[in-house]
Amino acid sequence: MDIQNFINGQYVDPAGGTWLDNYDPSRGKVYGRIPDSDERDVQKAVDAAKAAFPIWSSMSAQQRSEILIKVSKGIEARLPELAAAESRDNGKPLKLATRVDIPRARDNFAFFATAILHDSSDTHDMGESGFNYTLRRPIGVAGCISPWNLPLYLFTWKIAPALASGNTVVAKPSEVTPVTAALLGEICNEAGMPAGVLNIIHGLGGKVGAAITEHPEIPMLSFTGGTVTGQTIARTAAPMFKKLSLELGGKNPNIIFADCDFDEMLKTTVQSSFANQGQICLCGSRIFIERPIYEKFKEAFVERVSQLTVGAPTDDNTKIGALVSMPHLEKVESYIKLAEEEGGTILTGGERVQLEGEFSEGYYLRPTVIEGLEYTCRTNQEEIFGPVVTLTPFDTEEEVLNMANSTSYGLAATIWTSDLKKAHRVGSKVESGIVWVNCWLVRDLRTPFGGMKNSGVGREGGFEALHFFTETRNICIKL
Ligand code: TXE
Repeated sequence: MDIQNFINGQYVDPAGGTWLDNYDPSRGKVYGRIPDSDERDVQKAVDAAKAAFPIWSSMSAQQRSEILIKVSKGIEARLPELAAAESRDNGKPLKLATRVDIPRARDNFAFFATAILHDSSDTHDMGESGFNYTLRRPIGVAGCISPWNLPLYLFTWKIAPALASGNTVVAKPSEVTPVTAALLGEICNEAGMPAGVLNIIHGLGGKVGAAITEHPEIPMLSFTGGTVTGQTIARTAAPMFKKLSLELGGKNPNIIFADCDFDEMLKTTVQSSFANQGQICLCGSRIFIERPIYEKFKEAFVERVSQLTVGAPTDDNTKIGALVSMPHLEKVESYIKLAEEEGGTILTGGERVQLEGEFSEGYYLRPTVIEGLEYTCRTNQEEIFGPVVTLTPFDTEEEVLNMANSTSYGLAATIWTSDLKKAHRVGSKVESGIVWVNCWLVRDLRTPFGGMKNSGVGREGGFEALHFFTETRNICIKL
């Protein structure tokens, strides 16, 4: 299954004529090729996006909205096909792609297609001497670069607001999971989106992603991925004064107080630890448990985790699918080894799983729970991004906040307590951009989404995303 770049409404081969292998992680085998694009392909995409900008930006919000709603409906119409493609490309259970990834991609388009019908801007009335109005206008060609963990979900989370606000787009999905992004091109054509409004370039981050980052005619960049890559992008973009939205890594605390609703907490904590094989930047990888219930939690949690079915993504009973690639599996395994070296005890998991038949060479790892580590050790400070969590007891609010806030990250946190005052107090002190109390991954797309510290810069979601992709002018008129 070979895929091509999507430029000016057409599927085309890479300028350099070279290709990269695309792996099926559940089978551990190459199953297609993707363009090994370079700056020439990016230039063609920028030319197309620039040519399309006058048409697209001069449309009314209503006209753009109608086309983006059709894209949303197009995703819905092809949901089974897109979910199967996503699961095959990423290794995640088909059920997860069907229930979460693709519906969210559909909703991303629907949300921003309607947000632009309700957005407004300000006036500041100076009475006799005049008044000001705030004008928000699309800027031009937006660069959108996205990761492999939630491929279409995060790809569209950037593209939809960029397009809705009237910009045209040059987008690069991860080279590890390119297929659903490639299919989006057809859906946009079928929705009547003018050629060149959305351009999709495939290839290596250091080549194609860098070319997008460096391009002088791409004045704004929205990136989701690793913190190290975010630093590389920022180093290039900052002196060019590009607008930057960076959604980076996390090492999220899951803080469990003894007064929580234990059963509700336990059920959700299995999810927040291992959903998508733990490959979600919002997963709670550091679990802090108030000491009176530490043993009770440990026993119940380990029992549940050890029962999770590690299997082929197409199997309905699978809870844990394949990790996205062999290099990533090896990276996660290296952290399990490090945890033992740092004095940790593996309570369950830690080893690979070999399935039968066609899946026998897939990248499978048993979900892993580790206790007995210092909160300051590398295992507890660095992002692992796999099905690995650590357990740490605590005695006081002050102690757990100190441990929770001890990493360089600040993306998401989960707090379990039945004490409302405690929830507000701890929620306002934990250094995370996103805080869930007695729940996890409950999402309202109007809310500001993003992290602090090394988890990124800026916020996505709601009108924040539309304002990121527009330039603001204040016009003051003397009466
Ligand atoms: O991200 P990368 P990857 C974390 C997680 C993971 C690590 C690396 O720890 O192990 O990041 O994952 C493109 N200039 N997260 O490899 O490398 C790349 O091609 C421009 C958290 O996915 O950052 C891809 O399209 N672009 C994250 C995208 O950047 C470059 C989710 C992400 O790749 C580039 C995924 C460059 N120099 C991983 N180098 C989250 N916050 O959700 C790479 N890219």
